[in-house]
Amino acid sequence: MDRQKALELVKEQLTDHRYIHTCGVMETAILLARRFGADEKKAEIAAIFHDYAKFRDKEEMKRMIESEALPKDLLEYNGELWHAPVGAILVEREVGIDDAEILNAIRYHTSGCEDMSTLDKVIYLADYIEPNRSFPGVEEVREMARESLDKAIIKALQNTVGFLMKKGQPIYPDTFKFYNQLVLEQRR
Ligand code: DGI
Ligand code: FE
Ligand code: FE
Repeated sequence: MDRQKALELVKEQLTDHRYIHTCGVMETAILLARRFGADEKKAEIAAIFHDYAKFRDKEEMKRMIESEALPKDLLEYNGELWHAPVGAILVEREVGIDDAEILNAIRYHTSGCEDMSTLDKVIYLADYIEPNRSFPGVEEVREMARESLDKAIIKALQNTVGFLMKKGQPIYPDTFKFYNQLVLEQRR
């Protein structure tokens, strides 16, 4: 699918603010894919559709998690996690994207998980550091992303998990698994 068509399709699903974020993720994901050796075209398409389900009705997403082959424990955790796995299903069904690598990058872009591919990591990090993001710590992660995909993601995860913990929120186990695997690999 060409970029213009993909952007048209996703624009209908998003607010203007979220569409601008999506364009930032797209530009950043292409740069990171080039830097760290992922498929640039897949990074572009995964980035464009990563937040496709962001504004779906919460009840609709809940019903999908209950009825589809998705982990039921998602329902016990923050509803912010749902748009990623639900998005992967909807992008396949409604947009017709059938590339498993692209769909995985969308599926895991919020929680992360163990054994993420380079493409998955590129989308995860691009979502965090795209130029329209401004929150404490993002600049440090942008700096780290010049050198190391994994080290930048570890910092991003420290920030996100720390932020959620301060608010007394639960952390989805896949996020810890993602973090632990990256940290343990750094030690080797
Ligand atoms: O959809 P975006 O806002 O672009 O970004 P996202 O899909 O990464 O969603 C991030 C939000 O999800 C962020 O505010 C933290 C929140 N969140 C809630 N529970 C968890 C979580 N993020 C992770 N990684 N793990 C959680 O358990
Ligand atoms: Fe998202
Ligand atoms: Fe996003």
